Amino acid sequence: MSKAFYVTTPIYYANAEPHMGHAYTTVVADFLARFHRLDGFDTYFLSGTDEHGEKIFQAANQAGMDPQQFCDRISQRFRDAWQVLDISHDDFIRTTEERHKAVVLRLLEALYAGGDIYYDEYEGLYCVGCERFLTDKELVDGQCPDHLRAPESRREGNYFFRMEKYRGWLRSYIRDHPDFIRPAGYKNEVLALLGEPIGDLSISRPKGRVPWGIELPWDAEHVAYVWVDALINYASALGFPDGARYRTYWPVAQHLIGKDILKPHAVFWPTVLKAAGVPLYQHLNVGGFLKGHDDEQKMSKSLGNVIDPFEMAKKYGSDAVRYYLLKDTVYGQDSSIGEQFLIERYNADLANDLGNLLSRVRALLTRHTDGVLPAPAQQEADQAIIAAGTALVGQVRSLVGRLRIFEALETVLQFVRQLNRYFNDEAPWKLAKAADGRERLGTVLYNIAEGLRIVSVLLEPAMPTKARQVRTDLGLGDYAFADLEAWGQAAPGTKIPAKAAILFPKSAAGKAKRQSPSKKEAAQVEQISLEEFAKVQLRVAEVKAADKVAGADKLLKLTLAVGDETRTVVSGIAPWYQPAELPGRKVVLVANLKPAKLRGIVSEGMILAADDGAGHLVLVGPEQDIAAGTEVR
Ligand code: ME8
Repeated sequence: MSKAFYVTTPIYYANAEPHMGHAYTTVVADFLARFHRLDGFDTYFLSGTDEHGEKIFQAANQAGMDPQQFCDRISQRFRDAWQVLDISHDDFIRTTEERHKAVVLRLLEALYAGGDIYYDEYEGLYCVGCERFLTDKELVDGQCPDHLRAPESRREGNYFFRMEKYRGWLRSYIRDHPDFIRPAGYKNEVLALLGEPIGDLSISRPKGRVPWGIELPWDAEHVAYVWVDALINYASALGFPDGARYRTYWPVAQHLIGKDILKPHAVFWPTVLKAAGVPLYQHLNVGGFLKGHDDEQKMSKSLGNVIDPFEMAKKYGSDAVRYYLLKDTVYGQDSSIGEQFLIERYNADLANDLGNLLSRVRALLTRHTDGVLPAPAQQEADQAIIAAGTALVGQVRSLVGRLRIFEALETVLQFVRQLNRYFNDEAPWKLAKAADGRERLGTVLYNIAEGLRIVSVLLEPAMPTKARQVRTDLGLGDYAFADLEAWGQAAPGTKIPAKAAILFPKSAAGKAKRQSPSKKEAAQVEQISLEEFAKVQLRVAEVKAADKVAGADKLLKLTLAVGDETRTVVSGIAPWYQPAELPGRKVVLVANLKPAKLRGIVSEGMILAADDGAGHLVLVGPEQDIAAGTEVR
């Protein structure tokens, strides 16, 4: 039996148009779905729309529309958006569908029959934006921090689910299953929340006030609370409780959400499942926020952080937008994104590194081997490429398994850069002119084509159309990940098509390109003399230990070996590096910086990192191994 994989997006509220935040989570889910299909998993991918509740009812009223017609329209907008972004969901569920309502009734009945439901009067602070009561602790200056509005005080008769009863059990479950909620920061947040009483959950609304919902099976004067209704979509879409899909996919369910809806997914949903006697989902994957014009974050055009994915898809193609969203964000963390950064990514990774290599190898194949992939005669000089190319799928699989998607893509791109270096070192255009260069020329061109075959399959989850185009342009068809572990699967003798469109035309990105901030800055930056620069002492250092700094999310305390000396440096790299991955790494230290105290720790110097200002930071280190302590000049 094949391995199964089930991934879900949140079902988006049908009260507003799809925007970049929805696009982001959905692109990540699509990446994972396509990745697992190519890796031989029996995969199911669900998206949909959340259509009941007060918020939708109010929005429909404001639009002067019948709620169902209103939902029909917006739900269709989401489906259209997913088509633009090439999303490959297997199902799209709407909470107003009968198949969903039937399962909601069934689960609510199970809770009722189990004695976990009671009726009470309740008074609390309700945020319509979140569609839930907020605790005093969740407020910031009296407002909901996500919707920047003061919640309304509400008092009404509701049915309650005995959620508090399951708090201790949930806490132990999360502790015993450290991968249940990831990244770990969110797991810790939930554990902290569960350290104190969570109260019971109001699961109904009086129909007199909110008529738009699913009537409770035991009291037609109340409708189900929208969160309880919505969460159940993940099971109803599979045909809970006896559908074949439910049996196959539920045990491996992975939800993808944004951090705004952590509590309903990490607390309401597992306790409801437990009370109803249903096994829990496998993983809750929590993404950070993209900063842009749809959330209430400060942003400005001059910072280049405004981006509409649908407009961008029209301008640069859906694959470029998908790639950008996956490559320039760290899953789990907040990121700011912008068109300027997209253009830079497009030009550097896609047009230059990948697109140019493909067109160069095609040009030489057309000119010198009759447009046919030659049979290779591998030599010692080819072994590094072969070893790196065949190891790639394992590395990428491991990174994606840990949701380190941008690193997985960067690993593939590093191999593309290695192929470019191989191409330049072997100089096939010179071999073509040498009297005895034919065989070597054929081998080099074959290896580039074979390398591109592997790259294209690994990039397919991120860029389905362009990745296939890479292979079509080389006369190759489709492959699975299982076909990437051995070198030489592009068949010699394959004819490449005579004509091919440029993979990533630079003009598309060039037209919109304004002067890059770095160039502008460069013109304004003060120049220094060699003597001034010589005052800065840079040295290679080796990280011996790395520890979190209590109370500071961004800081790591590093213990560095610099020759015979040991130094402590406090560095703001915690959002990008886990302490465990640092020991053994060589970095560059500004060794003669005046010591400074950070969070009570004396920091003796500073380490260098490249920061693109778009949420991506990488440490700078020596290109080859060299002793710690060596001076950098
Ligand atoms: O919460 N950055 O629906 P919703 C990243 N119906 N992701 C963002 C984002 C941003 N700026 N803005 C939104 C609901 N998202 C409920 C869900 S599920 C049973 C019910 C994404 O339309 C992110 O995934 O408000 C977030 O969790 C989701 O959209 C919220 O979508």
